[in-house]
Amino acid sequence: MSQLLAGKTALVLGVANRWSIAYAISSAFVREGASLVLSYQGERQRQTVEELGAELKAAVVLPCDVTKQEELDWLVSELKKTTGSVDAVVHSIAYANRDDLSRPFVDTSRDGYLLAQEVSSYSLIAVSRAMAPLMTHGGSITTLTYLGSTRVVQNYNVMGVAKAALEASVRYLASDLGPKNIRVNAISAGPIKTASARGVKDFSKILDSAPAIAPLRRNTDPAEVADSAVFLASDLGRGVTGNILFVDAGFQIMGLGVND
Ligand code: 1JT
Repeated sequence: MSQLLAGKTALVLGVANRWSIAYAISSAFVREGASLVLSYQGERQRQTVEELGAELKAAVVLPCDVTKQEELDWLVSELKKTTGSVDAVVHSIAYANRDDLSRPFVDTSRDGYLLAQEVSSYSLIAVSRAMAPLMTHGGSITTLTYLGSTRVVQNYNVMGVAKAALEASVRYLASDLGPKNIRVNAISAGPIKTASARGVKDFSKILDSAPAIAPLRRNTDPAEVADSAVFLASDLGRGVTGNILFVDAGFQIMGLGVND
């Protein structure tokens, strides 16, 4: 009955729609008693995220394009005025050009590479630097990653390289911010059918083949990613930092995709 995030304020970046992993996390955070702040990218997302925010009884819904430093600075100044200190941040943001996720990796363009790194990896550093001064009682920063960071997953390509940089950033940020009692971790989720994933070539093939390999013999539910995010943001996670927590039905431990 006792709520794991009672009295905590959480900022969730990356809700695009009801199927977003960030939405499942937001919903679990509210269930656990957190005061919720949502941010969205650009005017096009505004109405959707404001509606979802109202449904979730979010305290505030604010625009923030994490590739623009002035928008991050503005977000911080708004938070100072509204919620004050922040205890938990969830970074659930990634982008790559569609054609970089379908052509051979060797053909990755310079611009496409830099774009994926900027949006999907550098943004965690920028968000952490902006938010750390608001995390006055310590806190938790959690990002989302995928196994394509350390293993070759066909078509994940430039996103895999961005996620590798993101995971390394988690470790360096954890080291920097640890003395302020700010923990930094990533959840490596199994494949989930979100709007981003839907557009990727052969994504359904990956989704259909995973259950035969994964120890739990099924795919990953966004709600179980969300519950692990609750754990990391809560005091139960107080000893965990710099970690990559796999929430993938066990998929990543398997050597060969052959069972039985
Ligand atoms: C982006 C996209 C980041 C899809 C993503 C992502 N992180 C995970 N996915 C889902 C996914 C999973 C697998 C895959 C491809 C995509 C698309 C837009 C850019 C950011 O394999 C090919 C397994």
